[in-house]
Amino acid sequence: LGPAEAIDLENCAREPIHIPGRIQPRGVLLVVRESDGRVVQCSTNVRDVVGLAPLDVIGAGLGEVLGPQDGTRLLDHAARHQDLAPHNPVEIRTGHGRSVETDAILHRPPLPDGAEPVVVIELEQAVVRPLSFPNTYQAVRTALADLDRASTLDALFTTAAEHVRHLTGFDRVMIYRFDADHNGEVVAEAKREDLNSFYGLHYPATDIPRQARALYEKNWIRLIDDVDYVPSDVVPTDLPTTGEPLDLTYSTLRSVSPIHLEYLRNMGVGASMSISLLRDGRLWGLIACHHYSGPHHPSYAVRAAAEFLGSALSVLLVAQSEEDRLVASRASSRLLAGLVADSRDEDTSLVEAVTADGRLLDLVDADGVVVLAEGRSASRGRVPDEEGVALLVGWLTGRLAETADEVVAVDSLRVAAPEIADLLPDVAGVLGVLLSDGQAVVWLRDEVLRSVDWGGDPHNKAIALSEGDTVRLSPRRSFDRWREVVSGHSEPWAEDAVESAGALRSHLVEALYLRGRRDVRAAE
Ligand code: BLA
Repeated sequence: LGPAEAIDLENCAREPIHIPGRIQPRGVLLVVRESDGRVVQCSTNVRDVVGLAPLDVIGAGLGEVLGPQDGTRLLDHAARHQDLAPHNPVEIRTGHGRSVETDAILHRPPLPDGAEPVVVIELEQAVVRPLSFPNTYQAVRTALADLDRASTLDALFTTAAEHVRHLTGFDRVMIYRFDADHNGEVVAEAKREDLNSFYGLHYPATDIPRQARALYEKNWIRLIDDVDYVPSDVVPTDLPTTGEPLDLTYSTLRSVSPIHLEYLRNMGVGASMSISLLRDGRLWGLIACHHYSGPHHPSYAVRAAAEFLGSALSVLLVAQSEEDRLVASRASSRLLAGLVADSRDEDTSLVEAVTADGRLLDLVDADGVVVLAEGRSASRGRVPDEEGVALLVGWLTGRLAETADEVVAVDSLRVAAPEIADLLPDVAGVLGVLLSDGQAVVWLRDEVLRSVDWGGDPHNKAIALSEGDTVRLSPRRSFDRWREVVSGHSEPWAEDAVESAGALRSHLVEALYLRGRRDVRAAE
């Protein structure tokens, strides 16, 4: 995006975040041509780690830049391994008298066909090595054992969040799950006691735009150790061997989108890290970590361990969600069987028989339900007044006649039936079946909680809406806009809930028929 181009939600997803031409200065970046071991690109902050200016580094051999021993070692290492990721980091020494322990993180960047091979070397100085191999291994082993013991999806998420927090020391670790439209929800959280909870909050898809989600399917971890960092340019701008900017998809120092940095600052975040959770190769969610008390810099080894836990969680969550679905479907079969048995008790009216307790609500996980049958009505939970119910049943009747379905399921009455929605302000989701002649069962769901009050949170700073002549889209404004778009929606009705509603309908139609026959017999 050019500096004068206004940023909006449309071009937000066009920001080419894989080729920013800049890095985060917590380390330095070198691009080395494999054929002769010479540096062809570097970040302008190289001096911080290697003590030489960029001009002296470009064109020099790696041995001249890092010392002959480490230079040769890294070149040999690269020549030996086609896949470099499993061998990271390579531990070297940099600084005065080679006194600073440094992690060299190597990868081969994506290149155009036929381009000369290059290796990217990122150097992060580690003042201390907090987790050496044996205790990284211990921490991961304990975490895996606990994950293995978790018997529900919720327990799995919470256990994972707690272990990632323990391992990395972030103030808050969240499991963030995408829905079908890529909006997200915080489904588990481990945090410092004194922080307010984000559990259950929803965020719009635009907070993590399409190209970012695509990048996160390839590179599974990213760290912003200090949201106030001043980026270092990669020079020269284009890789001389290709004439194109260096692709930083797999880089660990890649400079992140300025919009996202502004977003984090608005949230009061000082450092952020996220790890991809994948299902069948597609991004399912993220482990999102925040630090509030300033910068936070977990070492490469700690990040790698956390990434490994993310992969383990990705595998386990697929198995566990199948298991949870099975358990839920057994529970709803039981509920249904009980309701059907009670509906046959002809000493009680049908509406009373099925609303005597909360089972009808639990069957489809609704906030309210109203049953109209045999000239009576009864309800559980939160439902509209009689007039409102009549409106809903009228609409349901028309809609079912139109679609020839047995069940109507909508998660936004405002979208599905704007003509009556204004009169039913408390209703968001509707699931309904007709039995016959205006007899019906209608379940209702409240609007989902999607309120993050950015403005009202004392941690959040004031938001600059304009900067020079460039109008910047603040995350807060995007949130308001999104809230307009999605307000009045409930959680969508799951397929299982729709099926249960259909099954209940058949049983109640039959129960009404049997009751009718009894009344006819009694009259004869
Ligand atoms: C990236 N947005 C991200 C990332 C997260 C979020 C986790 C990944 C980068 C990271 O690890 O920090 C969003 N973070 C959240 C959410 C929570 C959280 C929802 O903690 C909830 C608790 N963002 C906007 C708008 C734009 C935008 C309006 O809100 C664009 C106009 C862009 N977000 C944006 C971009 C990235 C991003 C471009 C990619 C950053 C990068 O990797 O370069």
